[in-house]
Amino acid sequence: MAASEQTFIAIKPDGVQRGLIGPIISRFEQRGFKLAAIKLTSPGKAHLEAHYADLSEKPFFPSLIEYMNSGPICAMIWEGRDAVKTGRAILGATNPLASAPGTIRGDYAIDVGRNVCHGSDSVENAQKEIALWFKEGEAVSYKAAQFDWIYEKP
Ligand code: IDP
Ligand code: MG
Repeated sequence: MAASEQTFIAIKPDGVQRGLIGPIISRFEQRGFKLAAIKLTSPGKAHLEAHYADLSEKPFFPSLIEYMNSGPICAMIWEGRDAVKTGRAILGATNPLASAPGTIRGDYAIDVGRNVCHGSDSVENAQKEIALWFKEGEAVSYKAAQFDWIYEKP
Protein backbone atom coordinates (compact mmCIF):
# COMPACT_ATOMS: atom_id res chain seq x y z
CA MET A 1 0.00 0.00 0.00
CA ALA A 2 1.94 2.97 -1.29
CA ALA A 3 1.77 6.36 0.40
CA SER A 4 1.02 7.68 -3.10
CA GLU A 5 -2.40 6.04 -3.48
CA GLN A 6 -4.91 8.59 -4.78
CA THR A 7 -8.66 8.91 -4.36
CA PHE A 8 -11.24 11.22 -5.89
CA ILE A 9 -13.22 13.12 -3.25
CA ALA A 10 -15.95 15.60 -4.16
CA ILE A 11 -17.98 17.98 -2.05
CA LYS A 12 -21.43 17.88 -3.63
CA PRO A 13 -23.54 21.03 -4.29
CA ASP A 14 -25.25 20.83 -0.86
CA GLY A 15 -21.88 20.67 0.90
CA VAL A 16 -20.59 23.66 -1.06
CA GLN A 17 -23.75 25.73 -0.45
CA ARG A 18 -23.79 24.83 3.25
CA GLY A 19 -20.26 26.14 3.74
CA LEU A 20 -18.74 22.73 4.41
CA ILE A 21 -15.73 22.91 2.07
CA GLY A 22 -13.46 24.02 4.91
CA PRO A 23 -14.57 21.45 7.51
CA ILE A 24 -14.42 18.60 4.97
CA ILE A 25 -10.95 19.54 3.74
CA SER A 26 -9.81 19.84 7.36
CA ARG A 27 -10.72 16.22 8.09
CA PHE A 28 -8.53 14.94 5.26
CA GLU A 29 -5.69 17.35 6.10
CA GLN A 30 -5.75 16.57 9.80
CA ARG A 31 -5.75 12.82 9.18
CA GLY A 32 -2.48 13.29 7.28
CA PHE A 33 -3.62 13.02 3.67
CA LYS A 34 -2.14 15.30 1.04
CA LEU A 35 -4.17 17.46 -1.34
CA ALA A 36 -2.98 16.81 -4.90
CA ALA A 37 -5.63 18.74 -6.88
CA ILE A 38 -8.67 20.91 -6.19
CA LYS A 39 -11.16 22.91 -8.22
CA LEU A 40 -14.68 24.28 -7.98
CA THR A 41 -16.57 23.11 -11.05
CA SER A 42 -20.02 22.74 -12.60
CA PRO A 43 -19.23 20.08 -15.19
CA GLY A 44 -22.79 19.65 -16.56
CA LYS A 45 -25.28 16.83 -16.97
CA ALA A 46 -23.39 14.62 -19.46
CA HIS A 47 -20.27 14.61 -17.27
CA LEU A 48 -22.31 13.78 -14.15
CA GLU A 49 -24.12 10.98 -16.00
CA ALA A 50 -20.73 9.56 -16.99
CA HIS A 51 -19.52 9.82 -13.39
CA TYR A 52 -22.54 7.86 -12.12
CA ALA A 53 -22.90 5.60 -15.22
CA ASP A 54 -22.94 2.46 -13.01
CA LEU A 55 -26.15 3.73 -11.37
CA SER A 56 -28.00 4.66 -14.59
CA GLU A 57 -30.62 1.93 -14.13
CA LYS A 58 -31.50 2.98 -10.56
CA PRO A 59 -34.86 4.67 -9.99
CA PHE A 60 -33.14 7.57 -8.21
CA PHE A 61 -30.72 8.23 -11.12
CA PRO A 62 -32.59 11.27 -12.60
CA SER A 63 -32.93 12.95 -9.20
CA LEU A 64 -29.28 12.14 -8.41
CA ILE A 65 -28.14 13.87 -11.61
CA GLU A 66 -30.43 16.85 -10.90
CA TYR A 67 -28.98 17.10 -7.37
CA MET A 68 -25.38 16.91 -8.62
CA ASN A 69 -26.13 19.48 -11.34
CA SER A 70 -27.79 21.95 -8.93
CA GLY A 71 -24.64 23.95 -8.09
CA PRO A 72 -20.87 23.89 -8.06
CA ILE A 73 -18.95 20.84 -6.87
CA CYS A 74 -15.58 20.97 -5.14
CA ALA A 75 -13.55 18.24 -6.89
CA MET A 76 -10.36 17.02 -5.23
CA ILE A 77 -7.64 14.41 -5.39
CA TRP A 78 -6.36 13.30 -1.98
CA GLU A 79 -3.25 11.18 -1.65
CA GLY A 80 -1.83 8.89 1.01
CA ARG A 81 -1.56 5.31 2.25
CA ASP A 82 -4.87 3.47 1.77
CA ALA A 83 -6.47 6.77 0.68
CA VAL A 84 -9.39 5.10 -1.13
CA LYS A 85 -10.63 2.90 1.72
CA THR A 86 -9.82 5.39 4.45
CA GLY A 87 -11.44 8.18 2.42
CA ARG A 88 -14.67 6.16 2.38
CA ALA A 89 -14.40 5.66 6.15
CA ILE A 90 -13.97 9.41 6.65
CA LEU A 91 -17.12 10.05 4.55
CA GLY A 92 -19.29 7.47 6.34
CA ALA A 93 -22.05 5.21 5.02
CA THR A 94 -24.00 6.17 1.88
CA ASN A 95 -27.17 6.70 3.95
CA PRO A 96 -26.27 9.39 6.50
CA LEU A 97 -28.70 7.97 9.06
CA ALA A 98 -26.53 4.83 9.06
CA SER A 99 -23.28 6.83 9.25
CA ALA A 100 -21.42 6.85 12.54
CA PRO A 101 -21.04 10.19 14.35
CA GLY A 102 -17.53 11.45 13.63
CA THR A 103 -17.84 10.73 9.92
CA ILE A 104 -18.66 13.59 7.52
CA ARG A 105 -22.10 12.23 6.63
CA GLY A 106 -22.72 11.19 10.23
CA ASP A 107 -22.03 14.74 11.41
CA TYR A 108 -23.48 16.86 8.60
CA ALA A 109 -26.26 14.99 6.76
CA ILE A 110 -29.61 13.22 7.15
CA ASP A 111 -31.01 12.26 3.71
CA VAL A 112 -29.24 9.92 1.26
CA GLY A 113 -30.14 12.31 -1.56
CA ARG A 114 -28.31 15.14 0.25
CA ASN A 115 -25.29 13.30 1.58
CA VAL A 116 -22.76 16.10 1.05
CA CYS A 117 -19.78 14.23 -0.36
CA HIS A 118 -18.49 11.60 -2.79
CA GLY A 119 -15.51 9.27 -2.48
CA SER A 120 -14.17 6.61 -4.85
CA ASP A 121 -15.02 3.05 -3.80
CA SER A 122 -11.98 1.23 -5.28
CA VAL A 123 -8.50 2.05 -6.52
CA GLU A 124 -9.61 1.22 -10.07
CA ASN A 125 -12.64 3.53 -9.88
CA ALA A 126 -10.50 6.24 -8.29
CA GLN A 127 -8.23 6.19 -11.33
CA LYS A 128 -11.24 6.36 -13.68
CA GLU A 129 -12.83 9.22 -11.73
CA ILE A 130 -9.59 11.20 -11.52
CA ALA A 131 -9.22 10.84 -15.30
CA LEU A 132 -12.82 12.00 -15.79
CA TRP A 133 -12.64 15.05 -13.50
CA PHE A 134 -9.04 16.24 -14.01
CA LYS A 135 -6.92 16.88 -17.06
CA GLU A 136 -3.39 15.58 -17.39
CA GLY A 137 -1.08 17.83 -15.36
CA GLU A 138 -3.79 19.23 -13.05
CA ALA A 139 -2.65 17.02 -10.17
CA VAL A 140 0.38 18.48 -8.41
CA SER A 141 3.28 16.30 -7.36
CA TYR A 142 5.17 17.46 -4.26
CA LYS A 143 6.49 16.17 -0.95
CA ALA A 144 4.39 17.39 1.98
CA ALA A 145 6.52 19.00 4.70
CA GLN A 146 4.85 16.73 7.26
CA PHE A 147 5.51 13.51 5.31
CA ASP A 148 8.15 12.04 7.64
CA TRP A 149 6.00 12.91 10.66
CA ILE A 150 3.00 11.05 9.22
CA TYR A 151 4.72 7.97 7.76
CA GLU A 152 7.23 5.72 9.49
CA LYS A 153 8.25 4.30 6.10
CA PRO A 154 7.46 5.66 2.62
P1 IDP B 1 -21.68 6.28 -2.37
O1 IDP B 1 -21.80 7.76 -2.70
O2 IDP B 1 -21.61 6.05 -0.89
O3 IDP B 1 -20.56 5.60 -3.13
P2 IDP B 1 -23.52 5.00 -4.25
O4 IDP B 1 -24.28 3.74 -4.00
O5 IDP B 1 -22.38 4.95 -5.22
O6 IDP B 1 -23.05 5.58 -2.82
O7 IDP B 1 -24.59 6.09 -4.74
C1 IDP B 1 -24.13 7.31 -5.28
C2 IDP B 1 -24.99 8.42 -4.72
O8 IDP B 1 -26.33 8.24 -5.15
C3 IDP B 1 -25.09 8.47 -3.20
O9 IDP B 1 -23.99 9.12 -2.60
C4 IDP B 1 -26.38 9.24 -3.02
O10 IDP B 1 -26.17 10.64 -3.22
C5 IDP B 1 -27.22 8.71 -4.16
N1 IDP B 1 -28.06 7.59 -3.72
C6 IDP B 1 -27.68 6.33 -3.45
N2 IDP B 1 -28.73 5.57 -3.07
C7 IDP B 1 -29.79 6.39 -3.11
C8 IDP B 1 -31.19 6.20 -2.83
O11 IDP B 1 -31.64 5.11 -2.46
N3 IDP B 1 -32.00 7.30 -2.98
C9 IDP B 1 -31.53 8.52 -3.39
N4 IDP B 1 -30.22 8.73 -3.67
C10 IDP B 1 -29.38 7.69 -3.53
MG1 MG C 1 -20.36 5.26 -5.15
